[in-house]
Amino acid sequence: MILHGIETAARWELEALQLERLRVTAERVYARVPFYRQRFEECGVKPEDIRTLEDVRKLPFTTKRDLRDHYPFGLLAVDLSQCVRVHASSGTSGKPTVVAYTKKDIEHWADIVARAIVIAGGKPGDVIHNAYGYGLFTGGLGLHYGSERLGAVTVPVSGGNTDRQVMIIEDFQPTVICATPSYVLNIAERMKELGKDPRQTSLKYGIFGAEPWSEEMRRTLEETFDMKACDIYGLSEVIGPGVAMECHEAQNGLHIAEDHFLVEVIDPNTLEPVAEGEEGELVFTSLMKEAFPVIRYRTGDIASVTRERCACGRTTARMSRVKGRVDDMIIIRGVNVFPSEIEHHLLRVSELAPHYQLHRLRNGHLEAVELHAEVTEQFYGEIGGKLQGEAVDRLIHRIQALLKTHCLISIDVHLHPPKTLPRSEGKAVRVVDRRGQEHAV
Ligand code: DLL
Repeated sequence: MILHGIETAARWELEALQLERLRVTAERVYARVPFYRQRFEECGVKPEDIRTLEDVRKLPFTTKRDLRDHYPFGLLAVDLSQCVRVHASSGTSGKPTVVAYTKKDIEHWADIVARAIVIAGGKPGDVIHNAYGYGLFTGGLGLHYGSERLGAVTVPVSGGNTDRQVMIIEDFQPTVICATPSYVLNIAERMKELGKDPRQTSLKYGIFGAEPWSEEMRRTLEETFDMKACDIYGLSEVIGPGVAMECHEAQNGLHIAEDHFLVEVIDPNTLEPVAEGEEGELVFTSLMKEAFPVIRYRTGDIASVTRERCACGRTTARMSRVKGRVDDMIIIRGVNVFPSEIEHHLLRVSELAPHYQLHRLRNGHLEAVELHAEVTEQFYGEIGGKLQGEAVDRLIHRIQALLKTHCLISIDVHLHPPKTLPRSEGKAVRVVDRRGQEHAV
């Protein structure tokens, strides 16, 4: 195990470093980005008011909306000519959010991701199969630079062309695979169709993220491939993948790269901090970024953070799995539920394959949700290839009862034959919003 010094530093040492870097960042954005200067002035705060780490709370929040309002390069703290790369995250509506990096930023990011790969079990010399999409999405190039920085043999497959992925895994014998959890399931499915056993591949570690996934999905992936599956988190606005990474030793929360990012957890309604260990919205301030520093960026992602030392020996703060984005939270008759919570229970039903979608509909004034889930080949065969009859009704009732008991929601369940729901090559679409277009479908 290679440990980066800062990952095991005493908390006071790390926090002193964070404070120093926070001050530099605050000074930098105040001097160089008119948007931040104006926001600081509106809050009546100056960079010199930052005397302790808690003083970060005096600073204004930044939101995705702010980024969109300054599309594409309005929030840069350097001249565009000083940047060597841009990335963008596809927005659900309209223009994407654009981010930029100086050469130094790219080096730092590569260091962060190299560390993340080690945290997940990778080491120099490993063959790393990188199936995150290359392009404006930060996943492909983010993992790529980290893997090269580590000294791993980097295979830049990108997403898609699943048959070729299967062949390359077989021929190049990678020990680490990087992909979204939904895409890696897709790869496994294709392997089985081609008569190959995913458990017999050379893969030992999976670096899975970019979308919410559940503990049950981890179990499914680990069993399917006979590997360790760890969660990687990040977002383009903050840097890309690598903001936090789960260690393969404990698999108990994601270690935040705290020397680069200061984390806060707030109540998304009151904007006040929640108590340590409680769930809320993650907020990040970058501490080292040159081109595109962010101050108190509201991620919209729901998780909790603990600063207890991890069994792996690292002292960095750990975040829980992201339950989902505030926007993806479904509210059914006053009960809030995230798709990942539903997934957790669905994957325990042995007749179901790990492919599902939730459709949001309007039912009068109320919101209704339909679950669309695929049955396994085995169950489909047992019931004679027809999704009708007593066994099917019993299964539907069982799923409904499970979700009622554990998620406190009542939803319509629609079962589908194997391999009929859409497969993902990147981020899976788990929630389909059909509100207002019920008649169109
Ligand atoms: O998804 C960066 C990334 C690439 C992370 C590869 C991990 C691996 P964006 O496209 O900007 O960046 O999307 C960021 O995806 O705010 C979360 O809502 C979600 N997300 C990312 N990682 C996870 C994760 C990349 N491990 C948005 N669990 C974030 C749950 C995740 N959600």
